[in-house]
Amino acid sequence: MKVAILSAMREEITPFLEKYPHYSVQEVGGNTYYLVKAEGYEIILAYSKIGKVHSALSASTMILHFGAEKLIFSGVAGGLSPKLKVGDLVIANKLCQYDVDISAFGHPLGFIPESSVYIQADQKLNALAKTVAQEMGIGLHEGIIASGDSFIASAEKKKWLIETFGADAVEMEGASVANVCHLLKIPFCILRSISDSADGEADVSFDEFLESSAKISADFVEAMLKKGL
Ligand code: 4EH
Repeated sequence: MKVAILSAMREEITPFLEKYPHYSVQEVGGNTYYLVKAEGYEIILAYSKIGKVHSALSASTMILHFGAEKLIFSGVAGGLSPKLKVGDLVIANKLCQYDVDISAFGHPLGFIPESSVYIQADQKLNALAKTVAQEMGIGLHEGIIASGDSFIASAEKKKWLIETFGADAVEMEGASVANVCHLLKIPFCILRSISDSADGEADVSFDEFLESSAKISADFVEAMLKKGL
């Protein structure tokens, strides 16, 4: 089976390239795709660059060009729920684009006609993640992930995301990847480890914990692959 592992930043995919160093590379559309046989899969690895447009292009390329049959996003996120601390793992049960606003026409925030505010993640992959977490004896939160093209670093914006979308974590790529996978009928799981709390100290926390949280997420994906997708 062909499995795509996608991240946004180089720091988020590096742990996988260190785990699986016998890859070949192929460039498509300004990104590098790393192809490797490991854990009984043909794995396609890439970092998309930051934001919803880049991540949508990479997810599409992994599926339509490289033939990925399942997709796992691995990376870091800002924690919104008070339950989420730096290093904690979160999977999305559903995702939304918090920066979509056509409310001038009476639509709810995040809604696009012929689409929906929230996109559901794959229940089987999420169930696998929960089983793996249980077996490893580690915590795994499941909740709503809100995505938009901004780094959130203020208490006011954080409060707005919680109140408007019921969001538990915020990042900049998950919802676009979810949309692509949903429309192309590819099961996906969006996994993130918390790097900051999306508040006034988010920038400092992010710089401090990007690498360690990215590694926590990558190690968890490795355990999921070993268990069997
Ligand atoms: O890919 C972007 C990165 C931040 S921007 C989204 N990622 C990290 C997740 C994330 C996040 N997103 C929104 C972690 N914390 C977040 C937050 N708000 N508080 C970036 C950061 N450093 C250098 C370049 N770009």
